[in-house]
Amino acid sequence: AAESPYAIGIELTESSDRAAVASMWRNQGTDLDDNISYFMKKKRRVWCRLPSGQWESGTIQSTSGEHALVSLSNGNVMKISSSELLPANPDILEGVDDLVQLSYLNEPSLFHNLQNRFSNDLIYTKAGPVLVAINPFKDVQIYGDEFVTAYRQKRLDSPHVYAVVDAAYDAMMKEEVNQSIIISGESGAGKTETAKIAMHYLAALSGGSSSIEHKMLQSNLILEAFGNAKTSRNGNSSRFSRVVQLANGERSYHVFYQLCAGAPSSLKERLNLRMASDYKYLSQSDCLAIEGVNEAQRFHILMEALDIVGISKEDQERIFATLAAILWLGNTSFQVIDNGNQVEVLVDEAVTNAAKLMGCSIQELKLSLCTNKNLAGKESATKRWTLQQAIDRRDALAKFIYARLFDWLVERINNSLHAAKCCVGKSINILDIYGFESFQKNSFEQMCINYANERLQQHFNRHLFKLEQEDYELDGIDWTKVDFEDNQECLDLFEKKSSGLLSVLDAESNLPKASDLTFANKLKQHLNLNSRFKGERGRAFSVRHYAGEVLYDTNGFLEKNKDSLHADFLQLLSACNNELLQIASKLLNDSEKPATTLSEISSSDFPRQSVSTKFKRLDSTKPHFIRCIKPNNKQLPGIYEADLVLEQLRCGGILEVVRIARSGHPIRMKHQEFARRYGFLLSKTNVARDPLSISIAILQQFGILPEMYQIGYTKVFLRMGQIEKLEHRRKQVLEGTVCVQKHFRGYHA
Ligand code: AD9
Ligand code: MG
Repeated sequence: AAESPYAIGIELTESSDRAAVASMWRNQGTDLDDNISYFMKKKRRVWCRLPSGQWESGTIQSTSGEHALVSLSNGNVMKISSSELLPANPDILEGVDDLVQLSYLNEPSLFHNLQNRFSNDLIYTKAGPVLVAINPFKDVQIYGDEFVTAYRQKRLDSPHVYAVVDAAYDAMMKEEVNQSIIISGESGAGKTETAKIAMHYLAALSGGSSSIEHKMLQSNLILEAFGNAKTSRNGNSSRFSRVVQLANGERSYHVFYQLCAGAPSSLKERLNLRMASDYKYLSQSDCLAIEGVNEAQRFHILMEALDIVGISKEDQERIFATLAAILWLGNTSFQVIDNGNQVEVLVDEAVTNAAKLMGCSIQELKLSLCTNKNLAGKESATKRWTLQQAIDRRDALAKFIYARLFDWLVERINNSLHAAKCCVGKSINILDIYGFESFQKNSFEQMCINYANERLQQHFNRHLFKLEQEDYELDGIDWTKVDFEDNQECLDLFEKKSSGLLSVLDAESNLPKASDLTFANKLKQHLNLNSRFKGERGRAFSVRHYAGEVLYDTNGFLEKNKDSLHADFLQLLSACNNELLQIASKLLNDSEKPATTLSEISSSDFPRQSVSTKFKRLDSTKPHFIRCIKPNNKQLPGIYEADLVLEQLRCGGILEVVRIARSGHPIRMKHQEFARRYGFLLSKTNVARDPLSISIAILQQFGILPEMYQIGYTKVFLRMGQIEKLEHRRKQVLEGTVCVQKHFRGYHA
C-alpha cells in the first residue's frame, strides 16, 4: 500500500487488495463478500469501476466467486470483479453540502457529490472545515448585495466564500484574534477571484460603500496590473518572475503594455518610452495584445487607482521610470572583445536610458552587468563574465528590480489601507497561494511550492485537531483523541539543520565545484534514512508528500537557488538616485535580514520574504481554508473533467481532510432536528417529549452502540456509518415497506 500514490490520505480504490477494499465497506464487518451480499440483499447502490476506468453506479443482482453481476444505471448488466465495487451512499446523501456527511468515503462518492452540485450551479461545498470552490467560468449570480446581507444576517448558511469570511470576521471581533483566509489551488482554479469575492464581503462588512471598500478595490486593480499576466492557462494569471522570459502566446505583466499604450506624451518623453513592440522583453513572445482589452484606457484607470490609494504623483513617476528602466535593460546588448576573452556592454540608447532611469551612472551599471564586482573585494582581480553569463545577469537584475518594485507597492498599499483598520486593531489576512504541484517533470519551483504546501498542511492538521476539541468541549463532551497522519517527518526532510534538504542545497550552492549531480548525491547520502525520501537514478530524487509522491529532477537547482542571492544588486540599487529603488532595496534589509538562503525564502512568492517569518505570522492567526478547483482546462462553463478534478482532490488533500474530519464524531445534529427526523420511529412505549430524551431513546431503540455516539448539551454526535441505519429504517417506513408503529408519539417527520 505504501507504494500506491493513493495510500496517503485516500482510501485505497486503485488497489485490488481485497482486504483493503473490504475495509471500505465498513459497517458490515471486514469480509468483502458479506458486505457485498448485504448490499445485494438490501438493493443498495454500489459504484463499479468499468474497464475504461470510469465509475458507474448500479445494484448487485447476484454474486459468484469473486465476481458480481451488476445492473448499471446506464441500463447495462455487467460481470464485475468484487474488488472493483465500492459502496455508494444512500439517496438522502445525494449532493450533500458537506462531504463529511457522506457515509462512505471513497473517490467516486466524493467526486459524484461534487459533480452533482456543480451541475446545479452549486459551486461551493464544504469538506469539513475546508470550503471547496469549483470554478464555474461563468457568472453564477450569488455575489450580489442581497447575498451579502443574507449571510451577514445569518439567513443563509449554504457553503459560500461569504460564509467563510463572515465566520472569520465574527471570530476576529469576538475572540480578538487575527484571522487568515488561505486560498489555494492550481493555476486558473479561481484563487484570485475568490480573494476578490472575500474582499468584497469584507469591505461590505466595514460599512458598505465606504472609502475602504473603494480603496480596497483600487488596490486590487493595482496589484493585478503589476502582478498578473496572460498565460496559456489563465488570461489573468497571478505570476512572479515573468519579466524576462516568455513562452509563445503569453505576456509579461499587464502594466508594461498599459504604460506603453497609455502614457501621456510628456511622460513618454521623460521616460524615452517607445511602443511595446520596441522592447525585447515584450515582443519576444509574439503576443502583445489581449482581445477586447484597451490598454491605454486601462492605464488611465490604473493612474486613478494609484491616486485613490494615496500614491503621490512623484512616486507614480518613479514607478513608471522603474518600469521603463526594466524595459530598456532588456534591450541592452553586449559585445565580445579582446579575442573573445571579455564581454562589454554595448553603449547605446538602451543602456543609457536604463542607467538614467535607475539613477546611476552608465559605468556603474556596466560594471555590475559584466563583472563579479562583489567577489572583487575578496579576490585580487575583478572577474569578468562570459557573454551568456552577462545576459543572464542582465535578466536577473531586471527580475530583481521588478520584484523590489512589487514589494514596495505592496508595502505602500498596506500602509494606506492600514490607516483605515478595524476598531479592535485586529486583521484578516487573505492569502492567495499556489497549490501543490506534481508533473511528469518537477523542478526547483515545484519543490518550493510543495514545501510551502507541506508547511500549510501541518498548520492545517494541527488547527483541525484543535477545532474538533473545541467543538466537543463546547457541547460538554469528553475529549477523545483523534488520530491523524502527521507530516512532521516530511518537514524534517526539508528543514533539519545541516542535514536537511534546504541546508544541503545552500551548502552545495556555495561550493565552487558543485553541480546538480553532486547535490543529488549529497541528498542521497544525507536523507536516505528519512522514509519520505527516495534517491532515484542520476540527478533525481523523490519525496512522499502529504498529497502524493513527487519525482524531482535536480537539473538547475543550484543556479536557481543562487538566483536569490543578489547582495551585489542590492548594493547597486541602494546607491541609485531613483528613490524608489533605494527604499525598495532597504525594504528587503528591514524584513529581519535579507533572504540569503532558500530556507528563508517564501515559496509562494519567492525569492523574497522568508518562509519562517511568513509562517510564524500565520501560526498566530486563526486559519480558514478555501480550496479552489478547476473543472476543465478549456476555461469554459459546464464542463467537469473527471481526471482533472480527481487529481486536484488528491493534490489538495481533500480526501485526507474529510477523513480527518470524520475520524471523530462527524455527524452532528441538533437534538431538535434529530428528534424531528427520527422521533416517529419510536415504539409506543417511548413517551419521551423533550428533544434530548427523544434523541437518547432513538439511539437506544436502534441499538447504536455507546462508543458510536456522544450526547452533547445541544447536539447528538455520531460516528461514521451510524446514521444510515436510521435513514434506512425511516425510508422503509415512509415507503410503507414496514409497518409504522400505530400509536407513535413525539415528533412527526
Ligand atoms: V493563477 O494561479 O493566478 O494563474 P487563479 O488566481 O487561481 O489562477 P483566477 O482567480 O484568475 O485563477 O481565475 C481564473 C478565471 O476563472 C477568472 O478570470 C474568471 O474568468 C474565472 N473565475 C474564477 N472564479 C470565478 C467565480 N467565482 N465566478 C465566475 C470565475 N468566474
Ligand atoms: Mg491568481
